[in-house]
Amino acid sequence: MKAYWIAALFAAPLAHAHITIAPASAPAGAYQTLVFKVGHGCDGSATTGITVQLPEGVTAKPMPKPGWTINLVEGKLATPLQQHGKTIASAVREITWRGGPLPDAYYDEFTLQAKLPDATGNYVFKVGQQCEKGRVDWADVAPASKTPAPVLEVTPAAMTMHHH
Ligand SMILES: [Cu+2]
Repeated sequence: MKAYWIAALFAAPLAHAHITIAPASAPAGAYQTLVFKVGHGCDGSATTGITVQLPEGVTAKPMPKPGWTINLVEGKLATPLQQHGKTIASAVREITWRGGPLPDAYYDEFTLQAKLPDATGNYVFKVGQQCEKGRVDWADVAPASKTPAPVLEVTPAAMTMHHH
């Protein structure tokens, strides 16, 4: 019986669903739909904004969302990217949806289409959650944190590549 108690204790933080990314892993170089899932507000307060920071090497376009306006912040890339045979020196680095409010009792999703880098590894998407009262920064890399940043694992590309 003791083992069940321990399992339940460890499972609890996962059930309490923060802001998470889906899927958790995707192939290098892919055009990948990424969904940011908002499980609750800021300590009970309704969500009025979500800001996603794109990690280095990742470019993305947001999917419009009824009831929410989008703001894009462009910036210089530390390392220029090759896309569609062109060199890209700057790109959108930050995407913000403002609207709602999304009550704490409800759940919603914010979607973007990302072009993933060719380099495999873990890519951290820092997310800022603005609420009617207060805000939460999902920006910690340590998984044990109370406010972990969503992380996407970029895995080796499949043999058959989809060319956009
Ligand atoms: Cu949570």
